[in-house]
Amino acid sequence: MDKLIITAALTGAEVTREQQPALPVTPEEIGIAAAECAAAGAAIVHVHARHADGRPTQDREVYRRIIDAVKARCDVIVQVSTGGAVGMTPAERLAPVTLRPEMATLSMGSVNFGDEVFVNAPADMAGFARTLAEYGVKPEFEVFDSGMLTTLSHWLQRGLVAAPAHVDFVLGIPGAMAGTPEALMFLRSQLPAGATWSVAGIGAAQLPLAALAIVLGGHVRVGFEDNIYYRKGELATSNAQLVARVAALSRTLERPLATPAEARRLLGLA
Ligand code: KMH
Ligand code: ZN
Repeated sequence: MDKLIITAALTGAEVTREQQPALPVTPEEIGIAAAECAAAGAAIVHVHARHADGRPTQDREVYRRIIDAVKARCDVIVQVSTGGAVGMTPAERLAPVTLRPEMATLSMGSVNFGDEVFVNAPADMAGFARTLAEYGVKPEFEVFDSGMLTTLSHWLQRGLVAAPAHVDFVLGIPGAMAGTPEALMFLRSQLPAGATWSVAGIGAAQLPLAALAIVLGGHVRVGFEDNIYYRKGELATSNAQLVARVAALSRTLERPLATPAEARRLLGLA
């Protein structure tokens, strides 16, 4: 079994400081959080940008400052969001890809997202795939529901994206696929040949799905974007606290952690 790649989803677009006082918002805060997570065992940081007042933005310059702040402190893989926030235009969402980060997310379809709709029209998503390829950026395909894997298989057959794919299952969003072991097992059974995968469980699903991924040979995403609690009723004190718990669990289960350099090799980045 490959070593475990832990991704820290540090900020997201939805969580506020009111909900989670330790949420990193400014580029410097995100850089510090990334370094803490790298020290705790993360090999990738999934980053979103915010304006100074906390509103989400896909502004290229803010992403540039975030990437610089992370790289100044650690060698972790930086994965930018192209999901941004609900309601942003495709062009807006693609802006950070032009910075040529090592990785970027690519959402594989439209989905109800709590009380909102996260729109990812097929033609737009194909355009995202082409733009990532043009800038040499490795996609992480965000899969919120099973039909999105069918789309990915079609893309691979058509040669729109290159194999092997790296997929992240985002499970437990209200309106999308549930954060259950059964959902994860089904999605895993539908993966294209040779794909690598991780799971991001939302809220209380984060820890049990991380545990399942560790034993199944998948990879794990944790962090405030997906879950702000350490346990029921107790906020986590930092993103690194959530990373450290998964790192400890993986070591207990005798699955060593991938360093950023090892993650680059596993994902075909190096
Ligand atoms: N904020 C969500 C609407 C991604 O980063 O690629 C989309 C999202 C996915 O967070
Ligand atoms: Zn995200």
